[in-house]
Amino acid sequence: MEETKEVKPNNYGADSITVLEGLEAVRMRPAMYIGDVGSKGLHHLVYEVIDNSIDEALAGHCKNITVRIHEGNSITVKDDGRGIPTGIHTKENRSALEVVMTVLHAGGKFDKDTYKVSGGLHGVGVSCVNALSTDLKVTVYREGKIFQQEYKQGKPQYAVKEIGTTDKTGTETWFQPDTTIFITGEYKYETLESRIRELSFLNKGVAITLIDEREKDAEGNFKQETFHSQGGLVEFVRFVDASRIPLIPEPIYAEATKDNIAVEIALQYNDSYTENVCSYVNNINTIEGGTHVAGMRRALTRSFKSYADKNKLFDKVSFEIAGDDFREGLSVVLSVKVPEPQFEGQTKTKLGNNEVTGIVDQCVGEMLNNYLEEHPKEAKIIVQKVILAATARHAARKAREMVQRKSVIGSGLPGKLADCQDSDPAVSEIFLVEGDSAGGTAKQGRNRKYQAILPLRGKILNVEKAMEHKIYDNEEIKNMFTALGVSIGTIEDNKALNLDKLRYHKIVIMTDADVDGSHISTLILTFFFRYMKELVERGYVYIATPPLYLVKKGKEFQYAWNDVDRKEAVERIGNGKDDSVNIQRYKGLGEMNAEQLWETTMNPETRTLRQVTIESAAEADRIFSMLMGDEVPPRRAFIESHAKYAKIDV
Ligand code: 0RA
Repeated sequence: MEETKEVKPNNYGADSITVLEGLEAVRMRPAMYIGDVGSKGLHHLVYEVIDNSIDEALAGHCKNITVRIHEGNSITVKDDGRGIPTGIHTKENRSALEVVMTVLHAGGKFDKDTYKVSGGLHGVGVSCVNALSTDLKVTVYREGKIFQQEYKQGKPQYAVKEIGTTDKTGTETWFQPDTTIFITGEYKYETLESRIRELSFLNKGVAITLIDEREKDAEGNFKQETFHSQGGLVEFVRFVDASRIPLIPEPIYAEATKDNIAVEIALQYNDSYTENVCSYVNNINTIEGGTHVAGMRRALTRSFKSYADKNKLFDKVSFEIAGDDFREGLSVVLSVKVPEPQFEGQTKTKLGNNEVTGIVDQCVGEMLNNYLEEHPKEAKIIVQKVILAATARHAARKAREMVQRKSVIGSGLPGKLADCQDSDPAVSEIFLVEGDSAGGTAKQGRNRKYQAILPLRGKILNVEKAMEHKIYDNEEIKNMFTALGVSIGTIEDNKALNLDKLRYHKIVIMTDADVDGSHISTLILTFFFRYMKELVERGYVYIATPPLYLVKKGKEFQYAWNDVDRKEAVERIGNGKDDSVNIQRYKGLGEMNAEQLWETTMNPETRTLRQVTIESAAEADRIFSMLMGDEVPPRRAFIESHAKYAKIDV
C-alpha cells in the first residue's frame, strides 16, 4: 500500500520520514489495519507475529514456536526457523530485518519461491505490530551470530547490531502493545489458546507452546501447554465433533495440490441434524464460506448421489433427495492454500476466487469416490442417514406449508400495495411510484385487472452506501421484495435470487419528470442492480415516461415529451402561435389527474416504457458507484446530462 523511498544506510534522519509516515498511518487508523482496537485487535497483534513463524514452518524450516505472555501483558513469539535475513537489502539500502519490521507489507517479499500463506486476516505484517507497540525488540539467531534491533512506536532506536554468537537459528520478537491505542491491554489465555490450537491442526507437525507467566501453579510453574498435531485436520474434525456420536469409525480425509492450490479436507458424519463446516483459506477462517465451500458441496452431493444410484440404494425412495440431505449431521474441516486469495463479503471472510471451486470439487470428488468404493459398509451407513434426513425434511416441509397456507390467508403483501386481479406474472405489471400522492392518482387511473401500484416514500435508501443488514431492514425495500415475490437464498447458495414466485414481469419505475425524480429512479435502479440484477438481465425492469407538457386550445390538446414535441403541438393546435394555446409544464406526476396519468403514462396503447438493460456489467457497476458514492459533482453532471429523456440504459 505504501511506497517507500530509498534510504541511506544507518540514516534515521530526513530520508527515513517516508517510512515512518507509513507506520504513522497505522497509528492514525489502527482499525483499518488490524480490524479494531478492542480485545480482538489486541490479540490480532500476536496472530500477526505468529503467522510469520507459521510461514517459515510451512516453508519447511521451522518446527517449534513459543508464545509467551509476560507479566504486564507484553508478548514474546520465538521460532526456530532460519531467522529473518539481516544483510543489507539492496533496494532499501539497509538491513532486510529493519525493512521487514518498519515497512508496511514488506514481510513476504524476500522469498519468491514460497508464497506467503498465513498472512493474517488483514495481512498487514509485523510492521503494524511494531507501529502499535510502545516498545518492540527483535532478536535474530543466524549465521552463528545474534542480531538485534529495538523500536519505539515503530521507530528504530539504532541500526541492527550484532550482540553475540550462537549455534542456533531463529527469530524472537518481544513487544509491548501501546495501551494509548487499545481499549484493553489484557491478553486472554483462552483466546490465544484457541487460535493456537486451530493453527496447530491446520499446520500439522508444528509444535506451538503457549506460556502464561502471569499465572503460576502450586509448584511455582507457569501455566503452559503445547499444541502439536500430527493428524492435522483428522484430529481437528474429531475435536469439533468431540461431543457428538460418530457414524463411521474414522473421518474421511484427503490432501491434494492442483495448479498451485493445496486442498486438505477431513469429514465425519455424526448423529446430529446440523451441518458444521469449518473452512479456511491460508489459515484464515472463512466464516462466510465462498468458492472452496461451494466446490466441496458440489462434489459431496454428486459423489454420494452417483454411488447411491449405481448401487440402487435410492430405489425405494419416492421423493427427491436434495443437496441438504447429504449434509445433515456432517462435520467438515476444509483448508485450502491459495496464492492470491480474493476475500469478499461483509467481513471479508468469503473466498471469491472462481478457479478454486473446480479444483476443490475435483479433489473432494476423487476422494469420496475412492472412499465409497473401498468402504461399502460405511457408505451404506451414510446413505441410510441421507435417506432418513430426506424423509424428515419432506415431512417437515409438508407441515410447514400447511401452517403457512393457514396463516397467510391475508397474503402477507405490503399494506401499501394495490395489487392487480390477475395472478399470471406474464401479464401483470407493477408500478413503483414516487410518493404517496402520485401513488393515489395511479391507483385511480390504473387498469386494476393487470396493473398493481406500490407507492414508495420519497428517496429510497441508497444501497450503495448502506450496510447490507440495513438494506434488508428498510421498509421500502422490504415492501419491494414482498410485493415482487422475490426472495434471497442463504449465504450457502451464494444468496441466489429466487424468482420462482415473481409476481410481475413488468416492473415499472414511475417518478417525476425532473432532476429529483431522475435521482429517485437511479436510487431504485441501483437497488435492482445490486440486489435483483437478474430482473434487469431478464428485461423485466422499465422506466415510465410521463409527459413534460400539455399543449391545449379549447377542446383540443396534445401531450409533449420534449421540446421538439412541444413545438410540433403548438404548430398543429395553435397554428404556430404560442399565445392563442395554453402550455402546461408538468412538474410532477401529482399535477396530472388519474385520467391523464393513465392516458399518457400507464395505458399500454399510448405510453412509452423504456426497458432497462445492462450493456456492460462492469460499466454499470462503475456508474452506480459513481452515482451513488460520495463524490457530488460527477453525480450531478451525470444526472443532469441524462435527466429524463436521455437514455439511462445501464
Ligand atoms: C524470508 C527469508 C528467510 C527467512 C524469513 C523470511 C523468516 C521470516 C520470519 C518471520 C518470523 N520468523 C521468521 N523466520 C524466517 C531466510 C532465507 C534464507 O535464509 O535463505
